[in-house]
Amino acid sequence: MDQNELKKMAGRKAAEFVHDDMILGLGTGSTVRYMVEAVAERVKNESLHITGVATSRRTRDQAEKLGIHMKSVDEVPYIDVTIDGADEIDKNFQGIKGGGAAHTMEKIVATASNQNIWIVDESKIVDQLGRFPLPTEVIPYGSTKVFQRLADEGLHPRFRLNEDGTRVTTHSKNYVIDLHMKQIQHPHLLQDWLIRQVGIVEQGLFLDLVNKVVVGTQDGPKVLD
Ligand code: ABF
Repeated sequence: MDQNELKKMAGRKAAEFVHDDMILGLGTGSTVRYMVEAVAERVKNESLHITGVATSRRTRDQAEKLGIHMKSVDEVPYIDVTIDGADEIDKNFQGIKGGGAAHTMEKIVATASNQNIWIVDESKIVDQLGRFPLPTEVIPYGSTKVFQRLADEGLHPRFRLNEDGTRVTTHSKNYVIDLHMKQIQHPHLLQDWLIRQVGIVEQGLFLDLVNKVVVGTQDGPKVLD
């Protein structure tokens, strides 16, 4: 099976964890798209009452089109479960997210959730974080100074660019600077340093947040918890 089939496997398996009257966080990315489709099927076939909370405009649009009732994170008292994708996950369930430039909204929803489930194809499981460039969201004003500070720290920063060479911007119109570090020995120490840098809004290390991981593998879906 190819990567898309493994993503679909994970996404559809995760939809089994959804139950009636749930406030459900919906992540972002191609794996999540399969999960949202499967949840929408269950809502329709089983008349489930689900309130969805999106982590990006594209997820909200997809869910609404498929008939899932949506609210913003500020309109719900809590979120029962959030199901989201990831770019890398290590054996301790620590992860990197933000390949889709939505990591700040994803972390806002994840930290408002009672449980977090990640859905990935098996290629996302790594021994050590860092091969995937670590995204940071940076306020445009002063971003060149943040960039220089990241470079001086030896973090190999690069502004994320669109195909036309313009800088990628997030939902909040901030820039994304990716850190091409190849490996991250001490994620918690790096996180602590990054969040102290003035101008960085949020970064893509998601640490100590995930309860369950659903992996699409050649041997079928595996649920790790
Ligand atoms: C999203 O899931 C992003 O944080 C991350 O980049 C993405 C993984 O992408 P995909 O499921 O398309 O591989 O939450």
